[in-house]
Amino acid sequence: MERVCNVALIGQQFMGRAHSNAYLKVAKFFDVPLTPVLHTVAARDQEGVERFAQRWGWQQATTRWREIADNDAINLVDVCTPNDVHAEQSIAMLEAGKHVACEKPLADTLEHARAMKAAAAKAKGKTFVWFNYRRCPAVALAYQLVREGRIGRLYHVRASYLQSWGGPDTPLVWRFEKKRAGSGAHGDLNAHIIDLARFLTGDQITEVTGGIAETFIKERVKPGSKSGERGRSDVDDCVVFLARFKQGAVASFEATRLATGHQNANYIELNGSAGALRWNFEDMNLLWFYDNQEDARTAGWRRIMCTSGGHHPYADAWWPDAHIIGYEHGFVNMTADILRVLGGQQPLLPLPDFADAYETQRVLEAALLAAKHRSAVKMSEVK
Ligand code: SOE
Repeated sequence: MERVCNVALIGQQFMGRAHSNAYLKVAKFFDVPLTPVLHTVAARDQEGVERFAQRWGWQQATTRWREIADNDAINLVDVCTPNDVHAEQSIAMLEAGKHVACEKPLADTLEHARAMKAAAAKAKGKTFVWFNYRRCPAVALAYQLVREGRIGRLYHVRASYLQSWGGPDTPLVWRFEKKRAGSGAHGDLNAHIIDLARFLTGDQITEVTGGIAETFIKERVKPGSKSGERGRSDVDDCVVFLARFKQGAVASFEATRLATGHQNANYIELNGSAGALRWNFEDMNLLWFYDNQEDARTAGWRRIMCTSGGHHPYADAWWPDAHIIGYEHGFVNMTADILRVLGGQQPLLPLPDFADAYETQRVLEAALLAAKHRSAVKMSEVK
């Protein structure tokens, strides 16, 4: 008999679409132990949620997300809402015995993140956080190469996430409101690269040695306002910070939505004694590897197309060599790993849970404190 996982989704915007697509595709491309069933979608707007359900094949639509907790048929709840409600929704679902997959960052505030971590520790259900970039095959290959010792002793982590959509003409959507988002580019983008840095190195940040947070655009037009009414944009537009890892590496992180000329440049580079790795999401199928053991005459950055089944992580599930994959495939790959775990199998690579994402949230907090006080912050001071 086919084993199924009944899924409920809360939220129906950008991530609601990305995740719905992943649930629809995953069992077509991967042999997963459980087949997801798109059981219920919940969102605030009745007409919108019904339209969404019809388009994506969700069996039921509701405007009352709490009903999901009372529905015994639902196994996994996917939280795709703005950051300020992650804690309330995730904790309610964990208390009802559900598994929870929550969008990143874990929460708007460290306090909420801590409550989520505590609820997860007590819960029967498993937790996951959608740090989707871990599951790009090139990133997954970098993870394997680091563990095989191919870069040796790590000296540097250089990470930046540069976007440019947040200029003065962009309206005051929730991502620019502190009470809903918690922070701006920081929680939205630095969260990803902190997660990637922690994931790839397997190391922990011990200190943020300095940071700058800047809000360049302090007012924006309210969405839908015909008269051009403006409101306060009170989150950071960019946060830059420096950090140290436990095993000695030094790191720089930069997130911005005002990097004119860059649209979605999620970049990470690791430099070690034996070699170096670099990856940029805008060329997501490529991993660049520099082998420092090579003859200096022919040494150089090697461009690896990470699409070969049998060799590159997740590539078996997709297309022949160099028939490249895109943004949505990271979510499908992650869904495959979530279903493996829920079906009693191992994920291909470690998945972030609430406890892991809480560590990333602590680093986010430390960077904001460092920027605010213009001083170094030890991670042991951020609880
Ligand atoms: C917007 O900045 C955004 O959609 C983020 O919220 C995502 O997490 C990132 O992957 C792409 O950009």
